[in-house]
Amino acid sequence: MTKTAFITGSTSGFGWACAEIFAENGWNLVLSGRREERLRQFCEKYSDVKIHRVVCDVSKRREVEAMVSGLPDSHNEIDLLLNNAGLALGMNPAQDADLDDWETMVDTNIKGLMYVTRALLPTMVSRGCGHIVNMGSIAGSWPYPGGNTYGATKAFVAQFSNNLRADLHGTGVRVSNVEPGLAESEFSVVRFHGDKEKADAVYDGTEPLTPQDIAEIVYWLTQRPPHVNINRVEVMPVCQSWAPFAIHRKKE
Ligand code: NDP
Ligand code: 8X3
Repeated sequence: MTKTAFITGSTSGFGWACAEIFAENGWNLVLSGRREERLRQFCEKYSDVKIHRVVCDVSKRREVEAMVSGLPDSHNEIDLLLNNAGLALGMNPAQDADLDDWETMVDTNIKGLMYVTRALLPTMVSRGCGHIVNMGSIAGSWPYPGGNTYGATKAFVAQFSNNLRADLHGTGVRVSNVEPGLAESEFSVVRFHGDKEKADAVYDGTEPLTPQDIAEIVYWLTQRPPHVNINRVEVMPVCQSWAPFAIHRKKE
């Protein structure tokens, strides 16, 4: 029986790479994002794959409800929901941050993930199977200067994932949280509001994770036997580790 993956934020980065790996492994796909042209390009590239594509802003509750209620019969039994759509905006300290950026991150990374999950869960539970993979981040566990609201949204993703597991006890539905570190995608260009030079500097002299690295992990999670639930995967590139605690010292 052919399986179906529903991937939010599939127009670039991790979402695109995940869509590719599932397409290459014979899955049907539901792909969504706000950029219609990118969705069209993916469908052209994988013209032999059964893809249902939907332009949807996950932060808009009505759009999400319409996306899920509008799934065609061929694509309404979801085996994998990959809650990947998300973003960071800005890296200023909290006292200088733009409140609009904070709201957008909360609306997308928290509310969007909640809307899609809530809309798809009843069918998964009634079928007694399915897998929700949430895209968290190391920023949800490890604070860093400028991480403020972004990190806090990913901490929500981590605890929401755990609590979903508690609620889904006995239903057969699996939940995993993938928490990547430094990875090169459009993430930093978005974070710095289109400033490519600033974005490139993030990866300068590093060998970051690639979207393909993350896609392989997500695919691997789905291939565990049905009685196995990987709760959480934290992954960093070798070039990344922790800094010492920052200690402010008084000047004499
Ligand atoms: P990209 O910017 O390359 O991709 C982000 C995706 O999210 C795009 O497809 C974008 O689609 C989609 N998206 C953003 N906002 C919305 C919205 N309101 N509605 C629908 N789709 C939306 O970044 P990544 O691939 O790196 O990021 C994917 C996820 O991984 C995010 O949740 C991010 O927080 C997380 N992450 C990234 C890391 C990194 O270092 N790159 C590390 C750890 C986690 P569109 O613009 O077409 O709507
Ligand atoms: C993205 C990783 O460390 O840039 O989630 O916040 S980080």
